[in-house]
Amino acid sequence: MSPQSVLSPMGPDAARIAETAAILAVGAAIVMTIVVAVLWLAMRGSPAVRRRLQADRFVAIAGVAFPVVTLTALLAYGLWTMQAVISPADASSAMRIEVVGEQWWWRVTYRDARGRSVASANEIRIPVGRDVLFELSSADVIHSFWVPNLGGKVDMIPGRTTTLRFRSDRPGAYRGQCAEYCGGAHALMALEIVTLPEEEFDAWLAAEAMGAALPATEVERKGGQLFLAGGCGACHAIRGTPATSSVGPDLTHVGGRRFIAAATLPTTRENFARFIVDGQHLKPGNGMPPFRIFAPEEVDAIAAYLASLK
Ligand code: HEC
Ligand SMILES: [Cu+2]
Repeated sequence: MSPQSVLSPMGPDAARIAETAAILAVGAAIVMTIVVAVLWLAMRGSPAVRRRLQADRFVAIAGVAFPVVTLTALLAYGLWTMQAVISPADASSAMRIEVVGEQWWWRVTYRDARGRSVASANEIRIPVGRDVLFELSSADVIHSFWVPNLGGKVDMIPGRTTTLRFRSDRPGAYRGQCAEYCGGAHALMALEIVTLPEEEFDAWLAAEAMGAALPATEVERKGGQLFLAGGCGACHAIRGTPATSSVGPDLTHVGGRRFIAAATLPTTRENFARFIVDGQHLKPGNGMPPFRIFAPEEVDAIAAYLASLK
């Protein structure tokens, strides 16, 4: 199983798309074979065969009628499949997740049935076996949301909300990628969808809705203070602390995500430290300025604090 491939579908919606791809590939191979055979006959066939191939009737049927009929049928099938995989039709039972594309990360908001919302970023968790309706939009330029193992690709367009619905049938971690060039760090705008058994998901979302963990060690406590004193709260929120800005990703549970900076680096204490000091080198152009104001042990303390925010 590849974690980012249309060819290993992990749910009914992705399976439908893979099926469409298979139909197109097989159909194209058949048509290609026929065309090559006819071409060969036109060059090497007996005079009688070649005369037939020149007839107006053959040209009208094989050259005009056949393509018109086949392509129209494919168009209808394609539109029908597309409608089926994006439509919010039976959305009442579906769980809703808002995803906003930002240069170059993903803002994620979970909405539960009671209208409560939970802010997160860059990693999306969903329950296995349940329809999830994604409401997609953009904060700046056009981005595109695509997690090939689970569903189709839908653009995120400024000023509009597009939708995508899919279901995952197997627990796992699937990689997605912004699929529309959106500027400098576009190639480093990826994300992961982690699919969990329903009870595990419910427990996770309940924990995600809570405020941040309190620092457990002296180093983490110092890191928390430096986070606030260093001005990180001008762009980030850590719920339960005075940091409440929403310019950048919500960091309340950043230590519990598998990757940071939109699937650019695995979540480790070292990588937090590297990103704070050298983020512009690791992800050129990203919206967070490099912080060189801290001593190495201060950076490490902030990193320890962030890593503890599970
Ligand atoms: C000017 C606004 C701004 C300030 C100030 C700022 N950040 Fe950021 N930060 C961002 C943005 C924007 C991103 C998203 C970068 C990307 O991945 O494209 C980010 C990303 C991050 C991430 C990765 C988050 C994730 O979900 O993967 C961490 C960790 C982080 N910042 C920590 C800090 C710390 C610690 C400070 C203070 C030393 C700080 N930031 C100050 C804007 C800011
Ligand atoms: Cu993008």
